[in-house]
Amino acid sequence: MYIYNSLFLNLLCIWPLALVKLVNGTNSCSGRVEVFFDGRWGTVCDDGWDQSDAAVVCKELGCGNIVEAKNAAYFGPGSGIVWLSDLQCASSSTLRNCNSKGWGQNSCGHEKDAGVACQLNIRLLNGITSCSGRVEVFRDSQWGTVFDDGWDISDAAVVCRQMGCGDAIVAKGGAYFGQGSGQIFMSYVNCFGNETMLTDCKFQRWEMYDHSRDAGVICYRK
Ligand SMILES: [Ca+2]
Ligand SMILES: [Ca+2]
Repeated sequence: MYIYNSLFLNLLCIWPLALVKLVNGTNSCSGRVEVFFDGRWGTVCDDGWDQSDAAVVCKELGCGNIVEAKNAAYFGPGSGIVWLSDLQCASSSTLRNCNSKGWGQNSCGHEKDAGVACQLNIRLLNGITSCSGRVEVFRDSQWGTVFDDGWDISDAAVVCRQMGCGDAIVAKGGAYFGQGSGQIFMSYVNCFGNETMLTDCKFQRWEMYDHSRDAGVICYRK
């Protein structure tokens, strides 16, 4: 049922369905790497795991540049199958297309689970704490803002979780945290509230430059 739900949600999205995810990190762009194949999620062995492999995951997930590839179950050991090992991702755009030993073809244990820390693809600016502020999203090598039409607590909840900031207290519109600059990347954001990232939610692209209605959030954690 979970799989059906996530497939359904992703069909509504503008950004594509990822078959890789990061688990147990401090935010949505760091964690243990897990990859979906043959109906189930599994981990990646750190044999041969390096910056170029990990960078593919960052890019695939729509996160920013890689900060660091992590070895030896840095984000805790996973469970179930270890799907991939000895990755060589040189010019691949997705982890599943990298050269490797093949699905499930390894003898690695979960103490060798691979992870990655990528730059977060979202930030909060001009708030009183690091967990409040104007929402900005990273796309195509630049930061942009969110238009406040349809901006509500469900959307803010996703932002707060993604930032590692706990629950949302309130969603703010009308450039409450000041006006940003550059493009407005998202409008009519329509999150269910349980998405991993804001960009997993349904939204409309919005290419305008009036920042008087930039969206913001205040999260529970300071
Ligand atoms: Ca490698
Ligand atoms: Ca909404």
